Amino acid sequence: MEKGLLYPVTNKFREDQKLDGLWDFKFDPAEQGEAKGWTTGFDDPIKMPVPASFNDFFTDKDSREYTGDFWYAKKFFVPTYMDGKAIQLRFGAATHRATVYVNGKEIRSHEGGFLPFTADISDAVKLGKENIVALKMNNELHRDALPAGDTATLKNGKKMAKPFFDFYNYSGLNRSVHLLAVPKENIYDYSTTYEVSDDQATVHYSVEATKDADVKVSLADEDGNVVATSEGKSGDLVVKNPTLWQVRDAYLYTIKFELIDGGKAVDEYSDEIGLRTIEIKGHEILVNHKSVYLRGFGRHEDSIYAGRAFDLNVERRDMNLMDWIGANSFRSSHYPYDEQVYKFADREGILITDEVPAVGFKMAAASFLGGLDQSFFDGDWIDELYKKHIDQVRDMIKRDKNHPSVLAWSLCNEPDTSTDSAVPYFTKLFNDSKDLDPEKRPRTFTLNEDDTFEKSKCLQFPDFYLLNRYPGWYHKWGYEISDGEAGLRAELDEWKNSDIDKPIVFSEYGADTEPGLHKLPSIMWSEEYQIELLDMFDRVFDSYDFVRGEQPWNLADFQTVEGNMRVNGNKKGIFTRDRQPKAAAFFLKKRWTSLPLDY
Ligand code: GCB
Repeated sequence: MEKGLLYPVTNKFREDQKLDGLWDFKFDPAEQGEAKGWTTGFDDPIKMPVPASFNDFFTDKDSREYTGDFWYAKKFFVPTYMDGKAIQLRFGAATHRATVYVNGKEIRSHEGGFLPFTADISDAVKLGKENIVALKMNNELHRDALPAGDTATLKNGKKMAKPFFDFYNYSGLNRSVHLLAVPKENIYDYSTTYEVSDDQATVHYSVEATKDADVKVSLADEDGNVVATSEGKSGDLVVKNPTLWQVRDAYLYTIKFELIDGGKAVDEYSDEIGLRTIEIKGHEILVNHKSVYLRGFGRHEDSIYAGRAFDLNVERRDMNLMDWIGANSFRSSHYPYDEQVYKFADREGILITDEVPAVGFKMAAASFLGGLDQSFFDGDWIDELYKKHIDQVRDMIKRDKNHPSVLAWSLCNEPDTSTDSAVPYFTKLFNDSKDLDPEKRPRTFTLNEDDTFEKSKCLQFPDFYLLNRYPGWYHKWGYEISDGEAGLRAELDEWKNSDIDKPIVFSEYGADTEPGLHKLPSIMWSEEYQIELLDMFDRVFDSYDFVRGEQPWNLADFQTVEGNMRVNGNKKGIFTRDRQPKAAAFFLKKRWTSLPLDY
């Protein structure tokens, strides 16, 4: 678990320099990097952009599919004015594990390719001189790691990733690297919770600092006017006649903390927050005490050339597409996204179901990969996996808890909840995570097609349900779709007749669609069929008042493993991989822009 995961800022006490650009890169299939002295750099490097996944730059398959150890290195200058500060390197994401060396000295290791970590390098750097950072990384998949999969060794000795999920195992330094200088005595975390009414909002805050010093707090509106102040490590900020953060009508205040030692400010941290509450009452999802019907998408961080790298340009386009189509939400399937995505969503008034990279927890999943006939939660890898799982839940919540856009936490995608062995695992997971979020946002996981109302043994855990359902595509497809609709209705009738009164959001449904393929009457893969399938689901959603959201799979086509069920990727996108609309986009736009918010 990381101590603090505050987003880097530059202010009068702190300095944030990005080390993005070209890094040195080398594969290390023989695992001899350390022995060969690569901790201080290496000869004959490949020049590799950061942030980026290395895979799609290569033109040969062995490099693109490379699985195993690989190295990154970069020289960087540490200015003398950083003297006296804690000097850190912050990695936004290193897929999936990394060991950091600075000037040959081992600093720390980290596992988990979708969350940031910070290395304190104060004792390893030379001030006023050039230094070198080297990272030994590894992108293998294992059953006791997140996301789950296997690593096979082919007869030719090469390793190959065998994910228990379909998205491509894009690897590398996928997010920015920052060189930071922060005061030795510093603020390293803060939290807020809210109470709102029409004429008043109260922000309850608490601050974590390295020293038991005084704290001054202020809150300013978007014009920079200070609207409330307070003192102390925890307290309240009361705002009269507040402008609330509303879905698709965001308003952000700036909260500023100053750490005061001996009457003098020694550190400062500011951030944008939104005044709003989130609650689940019966089968309603409430924001500021008002019901919200979710419409939006499951997504991926995925684009051409740089794979899973965070790309501000792609994100800008995706946000515009979501605005154009009338979306108000998305799920960060199947891992926490770059922090800038959450900042965008805060600004745009979009709600996020934030998902930890717990995916592939089902052996029969993705049968096109050759599903294994075994219960996932009976495996001997479970104890080790759990430690990593809860660790990443902790870091995700720590990192993202202050974003007004975060609506809920998804603790897993499609685990195998149909066996008894899943019950102790989720009992522990839900218990151990219950106090992590000061706002106590709803927690959930997605339920796979097989985990029906009848079969799942874990329906007691989620605060609301996320259903991934594929009638019309993986079963009851084509002309049989009417049976698919009947099956879906039969399942929802079971929920309706039960004593469970919680919201259900459809977090996945869809049809692979080749853009430009038209057919009358429709046929699977055609643009017409995708619309017919969405229309069928909409009819069903409109018949059940406890269905409180629809998030078709996926915003855009994305890259997957190769297989006989995928034609160059997953084509269930409503938009193409280069973010142009399929016909279904116009269909959804019509529906979503006319549905009232509280539909
Ligand atoms: C699912 C998974 C998602 C896949 C999708 C599909 O249930 O959660 O990661 O991409 O199905 O299209 O098969």
